[in-house]
Amino acid sequence: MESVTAAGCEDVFQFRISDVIAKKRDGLALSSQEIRCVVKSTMTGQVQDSQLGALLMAIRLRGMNPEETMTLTKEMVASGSVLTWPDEWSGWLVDKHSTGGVGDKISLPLAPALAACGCKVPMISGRGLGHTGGTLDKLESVPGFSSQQSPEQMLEILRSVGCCIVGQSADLVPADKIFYEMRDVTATVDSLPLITASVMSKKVAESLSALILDVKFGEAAQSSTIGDAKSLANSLVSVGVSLGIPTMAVITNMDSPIGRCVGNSLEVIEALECLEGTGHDDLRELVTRTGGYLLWLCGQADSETKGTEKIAKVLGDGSALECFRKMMEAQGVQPDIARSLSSSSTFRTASHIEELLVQRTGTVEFIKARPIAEILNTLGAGRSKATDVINHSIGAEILVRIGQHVEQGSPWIRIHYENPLLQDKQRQILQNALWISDRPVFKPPSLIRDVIHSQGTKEEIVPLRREGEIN
Ligand code: IUR
Repeated sequence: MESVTAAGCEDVFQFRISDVIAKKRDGLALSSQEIRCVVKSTMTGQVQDSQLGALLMAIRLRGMNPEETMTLTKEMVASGSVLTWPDEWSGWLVDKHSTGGVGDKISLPLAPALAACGCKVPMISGRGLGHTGGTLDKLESVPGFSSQQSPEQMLEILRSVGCCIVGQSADLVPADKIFYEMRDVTATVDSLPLITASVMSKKVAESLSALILDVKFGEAAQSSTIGDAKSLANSLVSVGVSLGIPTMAVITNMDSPIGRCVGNSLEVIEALECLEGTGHDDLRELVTRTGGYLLWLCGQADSETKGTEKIAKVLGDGSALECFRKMMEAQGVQPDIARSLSSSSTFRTASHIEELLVQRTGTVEFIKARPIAEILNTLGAGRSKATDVINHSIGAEILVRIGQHVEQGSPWIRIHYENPLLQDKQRQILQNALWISDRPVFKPPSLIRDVIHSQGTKEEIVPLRREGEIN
């Protein structure tokens, strides 16, 4: 790790945080110096909580232009250390970030699949909060798995395996922790420039060769409309490219759960199916295509299609699964457990397993992810606050697919729970999550509804929405 220090601001000009708050309150753009001083003085404790809260609210209401957002991101990176890698890895360092969803286990097969293609994947992931799940929670359902790895350990795992999936260390973008905690209590989480700077500062600190963002929209996503998701994607992609990382985004639908399982250990089991070359086609498509785009973006495939084929190959020939097992071992899982992950004895199972039945014959039109996730969370699968303890065995298997004809009385969802028990009111909410139509229903061919590229140089950013990807 190399310490990156922002240039001092005390000697540059008289900086008064109240002037900066007033400027943003009045809708003016902040200068680079002002943004640098805000971050620096926040880090040194010279900004009062009330002042930081007021500034964040002014940014939330007035926004930031692309230049300000890029500068904020850069200064947040400079608040801590950045990861550094051997020169020969240049062009091979890749990562993916998702804005969060239900049943989103894409990172689990994707990181080892990319490693099996020769990439280095220093994936820094998060935990679940609210109705969306977190990659680290899923992996921690494997006995012995440790998400806490030092930069030196990450380097070693990337050398020997090619990928690791870890939690954020305290010295990587410490300003983000301060800003995020303040956003959380000042109703300023949903600010486009603040989300952009938060997400991208952590990715920039990974020193990547290429990055793909999975920006989700829909009932169970942070962005409810495709328009909001595209605005966020454009902002993220623009900052990535302006800071020198080839970046693109896929805009994916998040109305129904991804794949067939929701809940931590069940999702790992489903990810293993994908790593074995089988499993749900939605999951497989997202893994192969995001991986394919990344291989193309970092120059290791001639086209997205060639990249997608490479990922499909390593899922089919067992090499991605082998990387996953090696990553598990490198991150603390006993070799015998890592070798037999898909066997039923690896994961603790919940004491109660109950199937709910289809209430009328017809075609599955919609499976609403959000109520399913919310019920599972109250049963212990997720957190409503960061300190909640989760039960990895709680979850659901969805037994039907959109477009499928179903008969009244056949099972459609299998709920795994133990304590607290499933209540009748919750059974009813779950039943309402399944919509049955009398007419034929055609499932859209892909969850990817658009792709955001960015053309241009480091200075000149022209986000380009690629047509023809919408289905
Ligand atoms: N994830 C982040 O890393 N930062 C944010 O601001 C949000 C999600 I919202």
